[in-house]
Amino acid sequence: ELDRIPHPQRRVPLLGDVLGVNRRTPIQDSMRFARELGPIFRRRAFGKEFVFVWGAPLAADLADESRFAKHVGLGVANLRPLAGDGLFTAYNHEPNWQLAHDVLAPGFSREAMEGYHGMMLAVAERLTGHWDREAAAGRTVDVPGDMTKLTLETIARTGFGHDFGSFERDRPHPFVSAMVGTLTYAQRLNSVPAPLAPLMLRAAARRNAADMAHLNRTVDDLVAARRRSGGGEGDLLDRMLETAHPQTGERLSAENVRKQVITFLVAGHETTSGALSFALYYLARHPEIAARARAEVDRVWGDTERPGYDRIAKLRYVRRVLDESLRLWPTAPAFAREALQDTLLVGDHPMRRGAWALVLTPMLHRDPEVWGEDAERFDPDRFDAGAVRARPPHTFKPFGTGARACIGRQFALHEATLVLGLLLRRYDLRPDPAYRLSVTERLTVMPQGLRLGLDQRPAAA
Ligand code: MNH
Repeated sequence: ELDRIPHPQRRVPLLGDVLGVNRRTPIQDSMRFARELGPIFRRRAFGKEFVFVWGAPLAADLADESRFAKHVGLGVANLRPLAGDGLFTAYNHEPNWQLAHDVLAPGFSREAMEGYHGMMLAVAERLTGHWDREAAAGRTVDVPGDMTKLTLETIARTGFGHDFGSFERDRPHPFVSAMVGTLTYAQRLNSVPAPLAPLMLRAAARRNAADMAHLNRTVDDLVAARRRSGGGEGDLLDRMLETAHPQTGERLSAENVRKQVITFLVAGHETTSGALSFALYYLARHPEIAARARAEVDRVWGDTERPGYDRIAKLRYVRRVLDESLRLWPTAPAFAREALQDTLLVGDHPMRRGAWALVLTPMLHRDPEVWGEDAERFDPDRFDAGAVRARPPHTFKPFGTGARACIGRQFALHEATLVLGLLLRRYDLRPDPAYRLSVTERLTVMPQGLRLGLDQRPAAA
C-alpha cells in the first residue's frame, strides 16, 4: 500500500534515506522532505518505514476518533523507561490512563486555574525582578534559559508546592540538565538501528541512566516531603496521592504517582518555555505587532500592578501572538495516529489496523491551501475570530487531537499570556540584528541562542 506514497529519490541500501539528513534535526529535515515530496510522504531508516502526513485533508481524516487514536511510537515510546504508563506515554489500553485522566482532569478546570493564578503571577514577578536587574546593568537576557526557569518554577509551585530555586542560580537546575539529556537521548534512539543502539550509544546510554536516576530521585524526594508534611493545598500532587476515582474508588499506585510527577514536571514546562521563547522572538522582530499587543495590555490592565485571573483571557491580541507563534513553531512538533481498524485514509491510502502515521504539525500549519501563499509570514490576525471561523476544522493542532490531546492546554495558555502581558508592559525588546533563528530539537523545538536587549519602560503610575 505504500507504493503510491512518495519518498526521497536517493536511497542508500540498508541505511535508507540518510543523505543530507542530520540526526540532530529530524523535524526540520522532515519539513524539507515535506516541501519536496508533498502532503504525504515516507522516510526509511534502517529498514523501517515511517509515513508523514501534513496536508490538511489528510490530517483532518486522522483526527477522526472513530477510526484513529493516539499511537505511542518513536520519541514518545522512547520515553517509556522514564515516564512508563504516565498520562503522556501510556498506551490507550492501559487502565492507568483512564484512571489518571479522571483523577487529574479537575486539576485543570477553570476553578483550578483560578487557584493557580496568584502563584503564576508570583513566579512571573521573580522573572521580572531578574530582568529588571539585567536591564539596569545593560545586559542582554538568555530568553530560552529564562523561560525555562519560569515555566519549571510555575509547574513545580502550582502542581507540587515545590521551589527549585531556578532564579537564584546562574546555570540551569540539574533537574533541567537531566531532563534535556533524556529528551535528547530519546530523540537519538530514533537515529540508530535498534539492534545496534546498545553498542553505538553506550556512553550516551550510561549518561542517560544517570539522568533518569537523577529525575527519579528528585521526584521521590518531593513525594516523600509531601507525605511527611501531610498534604498541600489541593494541588496536583494531593490529587495524585489522595484522590480516589469518583466512580471506582480506585487510587493511583505509588509507582504510577512517580511516573505522573515526572510526566507533569517535564511536559508541564518544556513546551511552554519554547512557546514563550518563539513568541518573544517574533515580538522582537515585529515592533509594530509588539506595539499593538502592548497597547492592548495597557488598555485592559490599566495601571493594575497585579492583574487578576479574569484580566488574562481579555488579552485577545496577545493570545493571537501566542497562537501564531505556535502555528509556525508548535513546540511539540509532531504526534502519531494509528488505525483502529482496516481503513482508507482520505478514501485513498489503505491502512491496516495498527498501522500509523506521523502528523508533522509545523507543515500542517503552513499548508498553503489553508493558510495561503504567505503561510511563512508571522501574522497574528490569522487568529481573528472571523478568520478562525472561515478555516476548516483540524487545521491548527499545536496541542494534538482527540481524547489524548494536551490536558495542560489552558494551563499553558493562561501562564504564557500572563507572562507575555507582563513583559510587554514592562520592557521594550531589542533584537540582536545579527541573530538568525536557529531551532534546536530534543523531541521539542526551541530557538537556540536567542538573546534580547531590554529597555525598561516607565512603570505604570
Ligand atoms: Mn501538553 C499531551 C503539546 C503544555 C501536559 N501536549 C500533549 C500533546 C501535545 C502537547 C501535542 C499530545 C501528544 C500526542 O498526541 O502524542 N503541551 C503541548 C504544548 C504545550 C503543552 C505545545 C505548551 C505550549 N502539556 C502542557 C502543560 C502540561 C501538559 C503545561 C501540564 C501542566 N500534555 C500534557 C500531558 C499530556 C500532553 C499530561 C498527555 C495527555 C494524555 O495523553 O492524556
